[in-house]
Amino acid sequence: MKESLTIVVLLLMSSNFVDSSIAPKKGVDPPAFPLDKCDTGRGWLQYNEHCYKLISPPEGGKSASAIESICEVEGPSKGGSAISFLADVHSQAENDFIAEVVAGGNRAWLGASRFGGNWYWRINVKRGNQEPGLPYTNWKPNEPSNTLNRENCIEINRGPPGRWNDLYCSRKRPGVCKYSIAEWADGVVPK
Ligand SMILES: [Ca+2]
Repeated sequence: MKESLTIVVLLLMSSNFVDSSIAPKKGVDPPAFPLDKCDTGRGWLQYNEHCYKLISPPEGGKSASAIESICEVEGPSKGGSAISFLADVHSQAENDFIAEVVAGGNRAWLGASRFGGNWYWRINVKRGNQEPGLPYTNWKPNEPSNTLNRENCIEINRGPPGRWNDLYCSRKRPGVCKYSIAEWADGVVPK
């Protein structure tokens, strides 16, 4: 009896017993909503009131527009229209979540495009908001470089973790999709 108790105590003390995969990631705020609003079985992860998913094609990546087409199909639709697009980013905390948790530190497309010298979040344009500019940015030093005046899309995790780089939209990358839980759930914000 004593012996089996000792074994149990030793097992509990063993570092192998601790599942490090469920430990919170450094620098990432806990989500405000319960983790049951996104389809985790299909790879969607929740952060606050949005769901996120990394699209990582077997060949390593696709152009920004090709990945965005996959986002539209992978996410839910509402009234027959897709509500999932390449991700827009609005805070350092959200950027950390996307960079570390969703993209796992890998370079991946975000949902911005440059038109006429101005940056736009593509989801805003799709919704009829033509206001230029990105209120939050996290550029790598010396970016955006707009090399040859042709770098009209944005990837995350270029150089230091979480940093952004502008590059040719036709380059092959994985990408981060995002949709709003409230929009999906008919405007009812989950409690
Ligand atoms: Ca660049």
